[in-house]
Amino acid sequence: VEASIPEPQREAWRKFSASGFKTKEEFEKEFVKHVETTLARSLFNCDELAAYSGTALAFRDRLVIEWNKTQQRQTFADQKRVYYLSLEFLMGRALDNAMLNVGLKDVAKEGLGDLGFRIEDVISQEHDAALGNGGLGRLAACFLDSMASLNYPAWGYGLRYRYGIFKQEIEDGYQVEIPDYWLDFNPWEFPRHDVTVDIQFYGWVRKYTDDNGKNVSSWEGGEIVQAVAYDVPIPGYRTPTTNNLRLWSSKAASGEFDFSKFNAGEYESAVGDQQRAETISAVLYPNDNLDRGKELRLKQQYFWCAASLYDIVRRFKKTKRAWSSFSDQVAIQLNDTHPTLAIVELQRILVDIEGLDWEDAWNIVTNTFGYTNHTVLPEALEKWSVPLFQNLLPRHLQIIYDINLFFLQSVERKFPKDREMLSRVSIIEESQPKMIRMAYLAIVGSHKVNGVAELHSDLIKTTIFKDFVQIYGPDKFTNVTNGITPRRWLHQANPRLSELIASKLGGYDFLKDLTLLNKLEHFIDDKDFKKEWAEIKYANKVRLAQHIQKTTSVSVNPKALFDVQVKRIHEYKRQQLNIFGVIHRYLAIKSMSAEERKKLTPRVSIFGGKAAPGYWMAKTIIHLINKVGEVVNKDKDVGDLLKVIFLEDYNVSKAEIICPASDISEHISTAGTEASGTSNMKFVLNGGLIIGTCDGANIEITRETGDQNIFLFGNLAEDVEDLRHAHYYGKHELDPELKKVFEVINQGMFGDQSAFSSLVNAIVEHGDYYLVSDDFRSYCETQDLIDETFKDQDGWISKCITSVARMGFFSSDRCIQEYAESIWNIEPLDVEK
Ligand code: HBZ
Repeated sequence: VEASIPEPQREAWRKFSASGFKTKEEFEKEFVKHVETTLARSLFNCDELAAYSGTALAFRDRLVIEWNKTQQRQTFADQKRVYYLSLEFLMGRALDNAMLNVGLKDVAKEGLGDLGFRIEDVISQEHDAALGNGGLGRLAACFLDSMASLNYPAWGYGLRYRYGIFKQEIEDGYQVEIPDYWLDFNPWEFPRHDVTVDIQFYGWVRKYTDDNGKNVSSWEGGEIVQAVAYDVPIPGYRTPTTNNLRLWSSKAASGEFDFSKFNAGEYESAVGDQQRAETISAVLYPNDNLDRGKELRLKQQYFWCAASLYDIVRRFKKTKRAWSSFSDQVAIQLNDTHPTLAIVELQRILVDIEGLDWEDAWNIVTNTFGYTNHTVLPEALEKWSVPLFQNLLPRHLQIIYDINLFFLQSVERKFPKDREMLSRVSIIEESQPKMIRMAYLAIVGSHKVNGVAELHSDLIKTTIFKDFVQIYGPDKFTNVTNGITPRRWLHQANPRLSELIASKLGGYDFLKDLTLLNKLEHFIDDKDFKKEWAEIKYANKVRLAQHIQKTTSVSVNPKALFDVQVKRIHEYKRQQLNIFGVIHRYLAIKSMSAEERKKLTPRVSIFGGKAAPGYWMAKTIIHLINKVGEVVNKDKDVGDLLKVIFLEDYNVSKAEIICPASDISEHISTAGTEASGTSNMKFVLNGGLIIGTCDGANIEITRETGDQNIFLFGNLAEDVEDLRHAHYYGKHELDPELKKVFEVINQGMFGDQSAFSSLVNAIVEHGDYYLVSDDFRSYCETQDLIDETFKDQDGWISKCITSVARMGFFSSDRCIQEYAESIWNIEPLDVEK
C-alpha cells in the first residue's frame, strides 16, 4: 500500500500505461526495438537466436501487462486461491505457447516474414525449460495451463534449478549425460530480488515457558540460506488471465556471508559458503519413481516448502482475516509426497510462531492440504531417515512425532487392542534406522487423497493405503483421472490437424471444451475429410522421418507403420518387452521367403527416453535397443520392412514432433504399475492408436474410445501376484519364442552378449518381476493383429477419427475442474468485470 501512487498523479500514469501490440506493424516495432536496444544488435547482426530473443521479449511485454492485471484482479476479488506445490514443472518451450494463447501467432508469423525470418526457425531456437523428469512434472505444467485458461486464481510453486534434467547423448549405443545449463538467456523469468525468505537449517530446539505460562518451543541456531523468488508468467488460452509460477532460487543470506573472511584473505572459503548455499537449487534429481534419501534432496524440499509457505501465509495475513478462515482462503495441493514438509511447516508456523493451540492449528492444516499420489511402486515411496532428519530439521521432527502420537491415539480409540494396526500405520517405521513414511504423513495431514486414474485410485485404497481407508472411511480417498492440455498437445503440436478439426466444427471452441470433439463422428464417412486426415498424418510422419534422418542418419519410409514408445526408461514400463518383440520380428523376417516378405507391413520401431544415471538396467535396455538398431538397419534382407530407431534426448519439444507422427504407440507397463500415463492420451488425441496393457488410464481410454479402437493385451493387475508366485516357485515355463530371442542375444547377434546378460537373467533367473515372459506371446500376437489392421487404411483412419472424437474426457481442463470442485472448493474468477 505504501508504494502506491497518490490519486492526483495517477492520471499521468494511466495515459502511458502499457497496452501491448495487436497488429503486425506494432509487433515489428516492438521486435526491432528489443533487438536494437535490449539486445544491442542491429539488422547487420541479427541471427535466428537474436530473432527468437526479440520475439520472446515482445511477447513477454504483452504477458506482463496481463499478468499484472491478473494479480490485481485476484487481490481485489479476494477469493480462495489454490497453490500447486510441485518439485517439478516440465514446461518445455514458452514462445509458441504464448503466441497461441494470446492469439497472435499469425501476426508474429507475418511480421517475422517481413523482417526476414521463418517463424518455425525462430521458435526452434528456444531451449526447453526442463525442470522435471517425466509424467509428474509435465502434469504440473498442463495443470498450470488449464488453471489459467479456466481463470482460476492459482499459483504454482517450485524450485528454480540451475540445471534441469540432463541432456542425453548416445555414444556407441550407450547413454551419456550432459549437464543442462539452461539459464543463459531466459526472457520468461522475472527475478524478484525484493521477494526473499530466510530459510533455517540445523540448529536446536529450546523449550521454555512464556509470560502467560504457556509452554513454547523455539527453533534456534543453525544456518540460514536465502530464497529468492523468480516469477514466470503463465498465460491462459484466449483469456486475459495470466497466472504466476514462482520458482525459488537459493543464495547465501546476506548476514551469513562472511565478509571478514575476505579481509582475512580467506577468499576461497568465503566463496565456498556462497557456493554451498547455491547448491540447494543447483540441480534437479534425475530419478523418476525412485527414492534415494539424500540429504541435499531433503534440503531442497524444506527450502522450497518453507519459502512457499512463508509467501502464502504472508499473502493471507495481508487480508487481516482470522486464522480460522485460513482454509477458506487457501488450498494447497501436494504433487506427490515431495512437498509433505509443507504440512509440518504450516503446523510449526501456526503453533510456534503464531501461538495457536495445537488442535486449532491442526484443523486448519488438514483442511488446507490435498495430496496426490502418483505411484504404488514401493521403491518410489519416500522415506526419510530419522537421524538425518533430526539433524537438519530438529523442530520438525518433534512436530512429526506429535502428529503421529495424536494420530495413533485416535486409531487406538477406533481399533482398541489392534497393536498390529498401530505399527502398520505409524508415520514412523520402527526400522534401523527409524524412517519417516512421507506418504502416511501426507495422508494424515490432508483432507483428501487422490490417485491419478481409476485403477490406480482403487489400487491405493486396497493395497498401500488400505488401513487408512479403514481409519478415515472411503470418502477421504478419491480419483481424479489425469488429463493433458489440448492447447499444447493438439493445437501447438499438430496445427494442421487442429485446423482441419476447426474447419469441421466451426471454430476452435473445442480447445476450450474438448468434449466438442464428439461432433467429429458425423464426418466419419466424409471421404474428403478422411483424405485430408490421412495427408496430415503422412506429413507429420515425413517431418519425423526428416528428424530421424538428420539425427541418426537412418532413412525411414514414412509409408511404413510408425510404432513409437517414448517415455522414461524403466523396467516396469517394459521397453525390454518391446525390443524383445522387435528381435522376434527380425528373426521372423529373416526366416521368410521373398514372397512372404511382400505381404508384411513395413514398420519403424521408434524408441526414446532417458534412463536415470544410476539405473544400470535401464541403461542396458538403451544399449540393447541401439545395438539391435545397428544390426537390423543395415541388413539388406530386411530393407524397409523393419527399422529400429533410438531418438536421442527425448524431451517436451521433441514430443511435440513425435506425438503427431505415430500410427501406434506403446503403453505396455506390467498391469497395476503405471499409475496413469499421460502420453497415451497425447498420442490418441493426435490420431494414433495404441497398444497397451490394462493399466492406468489405458483402461479409461478404452472405455471412452471403444474396445475396437485399441489393442489391449496381457495379464490383468488382479493376476499379477499369482503370476509372480508361479515364477518364484519355479512353476513358470519361459515363453518359447522369447527363449529364441534370448538364444540369439546369447550367441552374440547384437554384439558382446555379456553386455545384456543382466537383462536376460532378470527374466530367466531372477523371477521376471515385470512378467515379460508371461505377456510376450499375447504381445506378439497383438502386434500381428496391428499389422493386419493397418493394411486396411480406410478402416484404420476411421478408428483414428472415432478415437479422437471420443477423447474429450482427457483434457486437463476437466481434470482441474474436478480438483476445483471436489478438493479445493475454489471458483473461477469473472474476468469480464
Ligand atoms: O506421474 C508419473 C507416473 O508414473 C505416471 O503414471 C503418471 O501419469 C504421472 C502423472 O500422474 N510419475 C512420475 O513421473 N514420477 C516422477 O517423475 C518422480 C520423480 C521423482 C521422484 C518420484 C517420482 O522422487
